[in-house]
Amino acid sequence: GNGKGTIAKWKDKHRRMYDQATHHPFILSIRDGAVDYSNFKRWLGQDYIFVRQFIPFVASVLLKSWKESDEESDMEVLLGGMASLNDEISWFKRQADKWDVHLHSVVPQQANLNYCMFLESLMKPEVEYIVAITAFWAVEAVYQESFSLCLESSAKTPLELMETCQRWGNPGFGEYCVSLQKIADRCLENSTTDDVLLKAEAAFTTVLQHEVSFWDMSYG
Ligand code: HMH
Repeated sequence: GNGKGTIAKWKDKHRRMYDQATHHPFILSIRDGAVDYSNFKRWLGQDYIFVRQFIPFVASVLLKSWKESDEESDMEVLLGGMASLNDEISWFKRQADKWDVHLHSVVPQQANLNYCMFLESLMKPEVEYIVAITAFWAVEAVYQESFSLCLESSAKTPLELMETCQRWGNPGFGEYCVSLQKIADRCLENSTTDDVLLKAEAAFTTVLQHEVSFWDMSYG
């Protein structure tokens, strides 16, 4: 199609919420070099728990793509996402060592549990591929945009946090998010019922709310 895709329109429509998720004070504190390291460590431990729950969610999106997608390249993009999560788990373990965070004694906080429960609700077989892929794109895009801010030339990100910011802010991850956005846009464009569009839009805004609460958690 021509002009703006649905995702870009929704980003405009929900701009305030999108910016709250992508320009959270915690991220801005990393970018400005003023980050409180106990907040960073709290975030690291909670995010490890989140990512472990995120893996079965991504597997469920892969399964929906196999059943419902008309494009076989979707599965390859999702498989790439699974592969990078494999890498990410090892990365979290190395970071936890570096920062002296004991992953096994981290207790998931309520905001984390709420977010994981929401993702689990999207894993049900009756949830449409479009809805799940829209949510998946949103989860990844928030981290990509957030950590990219910390890599801008004017950023004063501390050297010891550069690896974290590069994990999600690197151009390759940016391209991966664009691929996910294209899949979501294609599905949304081909969608024949308003009902599923409303559900996908609601999944997008719900992810944004959970992301804000997740960042808030770093403040303890
Ligand atoms: C809370 N959102 C949260 N954690 C992550 N690791 C990502 C998004 C990106 O995968």
